[in-house]
Amino acid sequence: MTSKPLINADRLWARLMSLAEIGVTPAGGVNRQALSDGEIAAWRRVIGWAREAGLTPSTDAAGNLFLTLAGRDRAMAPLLLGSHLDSQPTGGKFDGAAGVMAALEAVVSVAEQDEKPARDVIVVAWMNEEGSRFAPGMMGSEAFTGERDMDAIRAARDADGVSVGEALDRLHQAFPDMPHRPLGSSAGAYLELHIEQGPLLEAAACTIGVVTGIQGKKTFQVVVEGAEGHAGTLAQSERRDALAAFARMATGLHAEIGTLDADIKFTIGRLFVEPNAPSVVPSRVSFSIDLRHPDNSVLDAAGARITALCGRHAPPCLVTVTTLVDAPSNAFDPRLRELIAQAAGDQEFPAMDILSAAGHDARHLAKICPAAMIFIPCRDGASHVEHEWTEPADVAAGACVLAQVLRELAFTTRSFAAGGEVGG
Ligand code: HGY
Ligand code: MN
Ligand code: MN
Repeated sequence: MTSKPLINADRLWARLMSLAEIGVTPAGGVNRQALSDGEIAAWRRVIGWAREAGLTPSTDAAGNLFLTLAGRDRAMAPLLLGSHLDSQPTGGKFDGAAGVMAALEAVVSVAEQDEKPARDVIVVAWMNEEGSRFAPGMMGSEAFTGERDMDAIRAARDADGVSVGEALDRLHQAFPDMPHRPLGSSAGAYLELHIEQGPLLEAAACTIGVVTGIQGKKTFQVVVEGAEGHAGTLAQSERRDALAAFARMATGLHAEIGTLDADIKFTIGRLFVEPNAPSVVPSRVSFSIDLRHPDNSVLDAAGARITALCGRHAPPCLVTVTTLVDAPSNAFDPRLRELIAQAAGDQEFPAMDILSAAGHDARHLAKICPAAMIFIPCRDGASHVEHEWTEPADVAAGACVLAQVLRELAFTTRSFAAGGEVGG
């Protein structure tokens, strides 16, 4: 392990707090949604810090941000590390941002010590991880790995009717001189630091989570079609009330799917009602379903019941169920996990293996290269809330573990190909 400081912890925390000012909410959270003015402002600030250390910015058609420290052999598959800069509308200071800033701090610390890695090392901020403004989430990493087509991504629209395509064009116009990388350029390995967004590390008094994998997730969009009518004159027996049908579906879904077992996570988080007028019988309702489980067979069986259940409660309305995301539980690369555990041990941070209950871009990178995640605790396990918090010492510890693994991987000429040796 290098005798030089792995990171500058004070600078990391100061920059994280500076980033949290962009999109700050009255309650002290962050609302910095994908491709918004806030995210553009965050790009400017992060790019400024990266340039100071000699990293070069670039982007791609999907609006991912890449900050590259050039290596000796530019032809070698690069090491990628990062997370996302977009947030939920009532998000916190650390979800995503902690991972991008810890990655930047680890790479800047290498650059400042005039060490030239064997291969390019690239800090990444993935576009639209959260899926709050534009559904589904993780558009940037899925475009990068070839799992989601750019035409489909550009066609998605937010609640105001703005398309991802229009927002991407606006982002790229804000950085007219920034080079574009081909979509899906190579990746040798990927690392992501993230707050746990759950209570397990804090309860076990562990500083570092060695993430074994991410639980499976399916998301759906459900549209219920009825007919408008006058609330005062249309007889109940004549009505095709889309909101009443939704209420039957929601009750049935929570009763049948939400109670399947102790590990199922079932959420209806978004509901649109049209025409959404107090004296008009609702003619159209669309709502989201977010379904998660660590066991793929349970998840698949639960997901398969949703269409039939909605159909049962639909009449006299019509219902359409569309699958947006179908992501099975995965396992991260055991060699990278071993490097993370070793780094935590070397630096004497209490660590434990942990399955991620929250989704992350690393799920997609793991399909194209060895990938792994480092978790740090968050207070009361709370996230996707404005009072999300983690301690400066935990951010620094996670960044130090990331920095040590980065150095193991960035300076080796070994391939990271599956099965081979990495690091050292
Ligand atoms: O929803 C998730 O799991 C992630 O935090 N966006
Ligand atoms: Mn996140
Ligand atoms: Mn999130």
